[in-house]
Amino acid sequence: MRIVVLGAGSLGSLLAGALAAADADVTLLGREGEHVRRVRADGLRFTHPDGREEQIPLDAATDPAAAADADLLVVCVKSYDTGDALAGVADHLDDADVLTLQNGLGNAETIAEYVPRERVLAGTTTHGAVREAPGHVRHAGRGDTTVGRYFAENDARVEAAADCLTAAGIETTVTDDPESAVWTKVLVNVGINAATALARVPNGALVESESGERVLRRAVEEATAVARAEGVAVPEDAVERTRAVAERTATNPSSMRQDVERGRRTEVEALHGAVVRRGATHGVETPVNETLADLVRLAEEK
Ligand code: NAD
Ligand code: KPL
Repeated sequence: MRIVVLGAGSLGSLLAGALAAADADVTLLGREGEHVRRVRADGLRFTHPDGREEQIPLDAATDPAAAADADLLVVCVKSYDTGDALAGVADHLDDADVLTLQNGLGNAETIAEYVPRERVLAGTTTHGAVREAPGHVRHAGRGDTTVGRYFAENDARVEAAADCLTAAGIETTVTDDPESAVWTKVLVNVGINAATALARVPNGALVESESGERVLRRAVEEATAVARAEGVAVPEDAVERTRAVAERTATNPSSMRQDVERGRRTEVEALHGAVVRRGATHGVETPVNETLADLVRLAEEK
């Protein structure tokens, strides 16, 4: 199976590096810049969760034509870049499946504007990746990955994609309900991301104070009501699960906090923003998510 990973950032470099180390036929397709140049010249410096270092030879490209013979395109750009990134490669794709492992709502639907719906796969990954420097990615934490065809039944190609990732150490299970998987992760993200970004605290702070607990619980409860209004099966104990993630990642800064602190655009529109917009279409009120989204937008404008 030929795999092209689109987006040479943290997650894309992690996945492409892991696949290349397992001798998969993989290309990392990114934007021109120092990272891609270094990977081309020297391979990818890959730091494992236990601190072990490896230099992995990895094919890296910037020409979208590199996607031409892909069987699987894995989309690893931020949610707000999904449309532009797909527009750049869509004409080069033959009959590739396209998998989003991005955070947030709406990525599969955006991809389906560029490729036939039955080729869209979606899922989630809880692995942690950090691009430390040009040419260098750190596998910050191991996790679980789930994939499934988003608008059609799963088939042997989905199993083959999952097997490829699993063989590369990214243990992947196939789900018949990827929409539920995506929403379930979104519930965790809306419970943690904006609150930690705005208060500038590590994830664990949310379960160490009554006010933190309250924001987490209300944001997750609202989003759960929206998911249910959409007919999506989400866990009964979403608040508890979110608390557990905050505890497990207690000392980590959330991705949104990092983005805000670095003056970067956040994924707020695909998370709290999408919850609010979808809630409005179902008459579900989401005042906490609305306020969190507005405050993050305000912080982004500064
Ligand atoms: P990132 O910002 O490190 O990487 C995104 C990359 O996409 C950047 O290098 C950017 O240059 C590139 N890009 C943007 N538009 C492009 C285009 N048109 N063509 C080619 N490349 C383009 O972000 P990330 O941390 O890797 O996250 C990517 C997605 O994965 C997000 O939705 C994030 O929420 C999700 N995610 C990340 C992790 C993680 O540990 N980093 C874990 C799970 C999920
Ligand atoms: O996915 C995350 C993120 O930071 O985006 C969580 C689960 C909140 C861990 O930090």
